[in-house]
Amino acid sequence: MNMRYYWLLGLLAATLLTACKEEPKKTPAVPPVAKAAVKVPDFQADTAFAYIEKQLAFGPRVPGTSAHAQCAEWLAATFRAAGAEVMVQTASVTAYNGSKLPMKNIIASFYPEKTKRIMLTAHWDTRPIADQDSVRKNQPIPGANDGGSGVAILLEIARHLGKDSLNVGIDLILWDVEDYGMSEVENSYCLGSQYWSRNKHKPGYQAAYAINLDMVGANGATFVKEGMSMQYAPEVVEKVWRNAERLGYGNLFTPLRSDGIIDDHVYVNTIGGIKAIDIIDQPDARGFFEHWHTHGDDIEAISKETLKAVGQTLLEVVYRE
Ligand code: AHN
Ligand code: ZN
Repeated sequence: MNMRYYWLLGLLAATLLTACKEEPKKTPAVPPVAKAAVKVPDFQADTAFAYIEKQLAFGPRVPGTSAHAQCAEWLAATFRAAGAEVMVQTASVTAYNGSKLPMKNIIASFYPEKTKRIMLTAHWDTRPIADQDSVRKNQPIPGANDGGSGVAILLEIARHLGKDSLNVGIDLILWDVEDYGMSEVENSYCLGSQYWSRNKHKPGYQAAYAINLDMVGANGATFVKEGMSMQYAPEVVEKVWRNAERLGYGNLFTPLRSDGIIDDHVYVNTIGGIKAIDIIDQPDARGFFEHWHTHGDDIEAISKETLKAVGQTLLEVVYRE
């Protein structure tokens, strides 16, 4: 470099240093809160609880059964009644055991004209077997928490979205055929989200981020910063946890970190190319909730306090965008 430019470099460095000194980075004790565009509504845990009871009344929502088909109709109708534009993505998917299953991903869009979009997702099917139980292992589980809880929270959120106007568009997606897998067979879980990630409901669809709910209604739930979520979308995890903490739900949304698990959010990240996290109950940051894949996953395992904590946190996150 020509020598006469060195003074210029020096000047530049000095200016930058001064600029840094003049504006010291303040670290406020409380994270700044963005001004809410609209008043954040009150999540009704009673309504969400009733939505779980309603799902249970259909019987286990095992793909291919009439309970599954009937529940799909009710879910789509309930979203439509809330004011959503509803699309049911159907396909035949093949399970690890060769069974051909009628998959129905249920997609409810609010403010479809908005380009910036956020996805809130959960699986709505339930497991055909109770393999973690000691009795009736070949019978299907009720799926109050594993399946029912995430759906119920999204239905209650939909009720509010239909009444208010947000700065972002919201897509609520209920994944099908999530729980027809076997841990020994790679990619055998989450067939609905894998299908959607390869065949989005709108060509070129994108979202700023996605939040998946899985087992979000149990009494005494512990939500941890799950490994895959932290790998792919740590800023989304922190945003959700920050909002939960501010609302006083830091006891459920713990700072514990778990190893990664394979769930619907993984495929949304890896195949769908959308930043996605999982809110999932992992006591002590390992394993799943007490009644996981047993007949005990019934209404008695559900807590309105847990539903409220998750539902209100999600409303805060999306209404403050
Ligand atoms: C595995 O067991 C590999 N993933 C958990 C996915 C799941 C099943 N979530 C609910 N049920
Ligand atoms: Zn399951």
